[in-house]
Amino acid sequence: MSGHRAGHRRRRLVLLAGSGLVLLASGCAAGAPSTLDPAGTGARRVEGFWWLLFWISVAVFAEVMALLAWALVFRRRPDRRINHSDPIRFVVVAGAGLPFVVLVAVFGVGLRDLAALGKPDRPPAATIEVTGHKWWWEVRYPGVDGATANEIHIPVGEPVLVRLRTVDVLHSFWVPQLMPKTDLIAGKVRETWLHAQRPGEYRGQCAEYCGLQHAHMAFLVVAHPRAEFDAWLGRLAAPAPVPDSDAERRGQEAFLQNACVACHTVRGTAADGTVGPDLSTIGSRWSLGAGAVPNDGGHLGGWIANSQTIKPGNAMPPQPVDAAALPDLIAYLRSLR
Ligand code: HEC
Ligand SMILES: [Cu+2]
Repeated sequence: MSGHRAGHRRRRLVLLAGSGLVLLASGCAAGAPSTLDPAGTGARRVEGFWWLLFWISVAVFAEVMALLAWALVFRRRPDRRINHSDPIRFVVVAGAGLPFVVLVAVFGVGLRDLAALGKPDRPPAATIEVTGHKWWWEVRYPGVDGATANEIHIPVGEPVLVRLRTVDVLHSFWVPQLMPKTDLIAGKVRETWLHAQRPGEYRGQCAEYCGLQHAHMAFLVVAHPRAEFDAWLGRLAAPAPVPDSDAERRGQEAFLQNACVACHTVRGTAADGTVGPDLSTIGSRWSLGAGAVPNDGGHLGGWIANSQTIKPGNAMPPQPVDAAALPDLIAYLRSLR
C-alpha cells in the first residue's frame, strides 16, 4: 500500500519537474522577444535578477525535496518511532531564520536594480515622445517636424530617453529585450529609457489591457548604427516624397479627395489630420495597424477598404474608396518611404 502511494508521489514529482522544464524551454523559443535574451542594459539587469531568483528557487526546491525524501524514506519505517530531538530549533532556523536572511538579501538586490533602472548610466543621446492611442503608438522626435507610428528608431550603443503619454486609457510600454514595463497614465508624463547594445529589431507590446484590440498594439524598436539613425531622422524631418508615376499621382489625388485627410497627415500635402498615424513614411513601416497585418500591397488594400475586418473596433471606419482608384491609392501609399 505505502509502496503504491510512494509510486504515485514519484510520478507526480516527475510530472512537476517535466512541466517546469517545458515552461522554461518555451521561454527560450527562437525569435521570441524574450526577457531572457536581453539586448539592452535595462533588460540585462532584469535578466540578472531573474536568474538570481531562479537559482534561489532551485536551491530551496532541492532542499525541501531532500528533506521530504529523508522523511519518507528514512524516518518512516514502520518499526521506527520518530524522535523529535529539537523540533523548535529546527523550525526557527530552517523555517524562519534562513528564509528571512535570503529574502532580505534579495530585497536589497531588488532595490539596487530598481534604482539602476530609474535612469541610464549616462546622459541620454536623444529624447523620443511616444503617445499611446487606442490602439497604436504615435512616435515623435522633439525638434523634428515629422512623426511615425508603431516604430521607434534609436541609435545603438547610446541611451535614449522615452517620454510616455496617453490620450485615452492606461497603456503600458514594454520592450522585453530592452526594458521592463512603464505604464502610461492619463494626465501624466512618464519616462523610461532604452539602451540597445546590439543593432537589431526588438518587438514591443502594450502590456496593460486597454480594450478590444490590446493584442494588436505592438511596436518595433529598431536600433541602428549612429550614421544610419541620423539618415533615418533626416528622412522623417523631410516632406513626404512627391509622386513620380501617373499611378502614384492619381493615387495622391484619390487620397486628398477622400476622407483620409481628416485623420491622416502626409507632410508636404494638404493632409494634416492627427486622429490616425502620420502616413508620410507608411511605405517603409513594418506593419499595418500596430502589428495587425504585414505591410504589403494586398493587406494595404484590404485595410483601406475595411480595416474593421482586420482589426475590429479600431478608430478607422471603412472607406468608400472607388474600386478603380484603389490600386493607384495603394501605389501612392507604398511610395511614401
Ligand atoms: C476617421 C478617421 C480616419 C479616416 C477617415 C481614415 N483613417 Fe486611416 N487610420 C485611422 C486610425 C485611427 C488608424 C489607426 C488604427 C489602429 O491601428 O488602431 C488608421 C490607420 C491607417 C493605416 C495604417 C497606418 C499604420 O501605420 O499602421 C493606413 C495605411 C490608413 N489608415 C490609410 C487610410 C486611408 C488611405 C484613408 C482614406 C481612404 C484613411 N486611412 C481614412 C483613422 C482614419
Ligand atoms: Cu493595451
